[in-house]
Amino acid sequence: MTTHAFQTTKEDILAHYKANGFAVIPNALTREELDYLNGLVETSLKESPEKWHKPIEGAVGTGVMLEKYPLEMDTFIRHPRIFPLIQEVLLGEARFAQFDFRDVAPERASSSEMHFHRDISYYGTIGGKIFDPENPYISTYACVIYYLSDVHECCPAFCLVPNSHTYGSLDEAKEGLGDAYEEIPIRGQAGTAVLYNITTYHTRKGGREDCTHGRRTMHNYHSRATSYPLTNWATVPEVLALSDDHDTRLFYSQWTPNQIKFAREHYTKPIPPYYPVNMVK
Ligand SMILES: O=C(O)CCC(=O)C(=O)O
Ligand SMILES: [Fe+2]
Repeated sequence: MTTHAFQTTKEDILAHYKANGFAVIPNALTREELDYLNGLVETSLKESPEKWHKPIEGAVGTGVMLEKYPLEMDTFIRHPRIFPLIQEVLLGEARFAQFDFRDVAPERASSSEMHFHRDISYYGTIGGKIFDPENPYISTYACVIYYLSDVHECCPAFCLVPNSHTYGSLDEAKEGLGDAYEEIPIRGQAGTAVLYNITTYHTRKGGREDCTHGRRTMHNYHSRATSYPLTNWATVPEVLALSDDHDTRLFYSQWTPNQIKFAREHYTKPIPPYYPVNMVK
């Protein structure tokens, strides 16, 4: 099923990430965790399809789970096995950035191909480093994509170009990397996690015409204390952003204009004065 190596120990994961800009971690989620998450997704797709955006490059998606199940989703966002690795590659400065689920239906598998890109949002285009040469792990942001379904040869697959973060375009990466240029599609069982520096060029390879599986994923982006916020759409529920627990409050503290509006409109507790709620329209 695989065309690439998996990294299993903390040392291997971090060494591979350092050298390539990503690591592939098998069995990051247990069968129970997968059953729980797939159950939530199936119920939501059936009962609240309006909470899912229309297919974009073959995938429907939603950010609704964090709002609906904040404490439960927090245990995945700061997963006991994966979050320490995220902290390591973000120099202990990890901040919540984005969390969503995507589903490619079997009939859309072959039309779900994306273009190679880096995950640089609006904020990444107005300033700030998109990668950090002083971080041995490169990253100013890191993302984990968890496969919630088995990804076979025929299925849509996340695919990366190792060590491509310094190049301004894929063509430049091809030229600069020369013989080292490789596109690595990631295949593996449900529960596999791909931890990657979001400036590493990547794409979703489309599935084959005869794919009967499609693909389901959970995407979890992390910023750093010293980075800009990643997006201006993700919002955080009050129970996390204004938690009594210091570490939780700190982790969910990278507020955007949209988050400020969300807090002003929905939170019940007073918003601390260090968030400039009245300065945002
Ligand atoms: O779904 C995938 O495999 C990749 C998704 C992606 O790269 C993105 O949404 O930016
Ligand atoms: Fe991407």
